[in-house]
Formats: sequence, C-alpha cells, structure tokens
Amino acid sequence: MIRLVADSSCDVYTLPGVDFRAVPLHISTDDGRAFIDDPELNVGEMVDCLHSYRGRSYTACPSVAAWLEAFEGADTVYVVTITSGLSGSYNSAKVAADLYQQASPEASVHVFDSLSTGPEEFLLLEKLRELVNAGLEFEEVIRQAEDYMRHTRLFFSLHSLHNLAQNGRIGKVTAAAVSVMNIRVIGTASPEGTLATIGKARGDKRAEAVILEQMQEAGYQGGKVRITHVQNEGVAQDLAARLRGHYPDADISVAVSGGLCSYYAEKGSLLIGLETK
Ligand code: X90
Repeated sequence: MIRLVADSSCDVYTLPGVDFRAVPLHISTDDGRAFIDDPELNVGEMVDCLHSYRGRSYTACPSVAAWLEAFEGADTVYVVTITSGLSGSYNSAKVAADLYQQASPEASVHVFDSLSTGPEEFLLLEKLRELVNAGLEFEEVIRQAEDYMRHTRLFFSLHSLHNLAQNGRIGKVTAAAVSVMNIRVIGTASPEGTLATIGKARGDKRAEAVILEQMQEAGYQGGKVRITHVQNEGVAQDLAARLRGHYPDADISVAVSGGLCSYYAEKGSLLIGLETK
C-alpha cells in the first residue's frame, strides 16, 4: 500500500484521491496552553488567543514516534516535511524512515525536504498524488517530484515577524525591520530553505503589486497557484482574481493557513506557492 505523509505545515489534514496522513506540529505557551495542529484545532481561535498573549510561545516538530505511527501499515511511503532550514521535522522524519525500513526491509520510504512550507509543500503533495496515481515506480516518482520542486516557488507577505523572531527562526537584523504599522514584509523561501526578505510594502495593495512583480520575475506563466492566508480572505481573493485576469485558464485556489503556518505567518499574512517555467 502506498501512502503520502506530511507534517501539518502543509495546511491540509486530508488529501482526497490518495492514502494521506498529516502529522501534527505542536504550538504551546509558557502559561501552559497547548494547541495540536490537527483537524480539531480551531485555527482562528488560536490566532486570536496568541495575538493578545503577552508571554512566550513555542512550537515543536513531530517526534520520531509520531512519524512512525503515520507510516504504520504502508509499504511505500512518500514523506514531505517543512524546510530543514527552520525545523527539526525533516531530521525527525529521516530517523523514523530509517527505523521503519530496518523493521520492514521490504518497505520503501523517501523523505522530501520541501525547503519551504505551506502552499509550496501542498503543490508537491498534489504532484506526488498525480505521480503515484499514474502508477509510476518508486524511483521514478522521486525523480519527477525532485524535478518538479525545481519549478515551484514560495512568496509571502507578513504583517509581523514577532513569532518567527521569538523562536529564533530569523536573524535579529531581519526581525528589527518590522513592527511598523501598515508595513508588510515581502519575502521568499531561499534556496537553502530559510526566510529571505525581498522588501517592504506599505499596505496590502502595494504588497500585492510587489508579489505580482516577483511572480513574473520568477517565471510565472499561468501554472498552478496555491494561496493561503491568515484572516485575510479579501486580499487573497483579490490577488487570485488579478492573476485570473492575466491567466484565465490558470488553476488558482485560495485557502486558510493551517495551525503551524498561521502561528508563524500571523494575522493578515498571505503565502503563495506557484509553478514557474
Ligand atoms: O517547531 C518547529 O519545528 C517548526 C518551526 C517552523 C518555523 C518556520 C515556519 C514558517 C511558517 C512563515 C512565513 C514563510 C517563511 C518561509 C521560509 C521557508 C510561515
């Protein structure tokens, strides 16, 4: 049996048309509140609660045991993790994959380091579903998926870098650049899978324009686009509508961020995963 497994940074908990498991990351506060990023999580409530919380908060990647449990029963497993540049999730999944293969030598497990998060990871999952359902062999699925990863990108617009800075996921210089009213930080996932800022924009309209410019520069030519947002549906839909204006046949969708991405991207954010030429 073939299974796709991803950590919950992919923003979805189900993936129709394939055997799929999402393994939750965990979010917690130093006053003892804990949020598990699974289908039961009320993401909106968590975001509001943390937005007004003045103490420290943290995240934790899936344990080796949690990954192992998600692999259980499958003989071919394709795993997708959030970037190893910002999380221990990939390392944890690799340890689990080795243990699983030791216990079941006939099993095949491959772990993809997305070097990204959210909507770019989701594009990879959709591609893996397509390759698996086309009946391709294990090595061929890996080869084509790796090639696909060279043709996708992630851009984002953030209102706050507070949670990224608090958890040491960005440098002090980057962190110092924000927290000014109405300023959005526009950025991308670097080739190493870390957060790279491109610039700042005043207001969502300007942020949208910068993102559209960046997409064009990255070689966007009407391929798939996956937009996720944290309590910013209007701007996300507006961006999608503008893209559809240029590319009426493009497959573009808008969805809300899951728990992990919502925690780090924070209120008002947009994340955009896209196919490039
Ligand atoms: O605890 C953990 O292991 C999880 C750590 C995750 C840290 C980063 C999450 C980023 C979420 C923020 C904007 C996009 C940045 C993309 C850079 C690759 C989304």
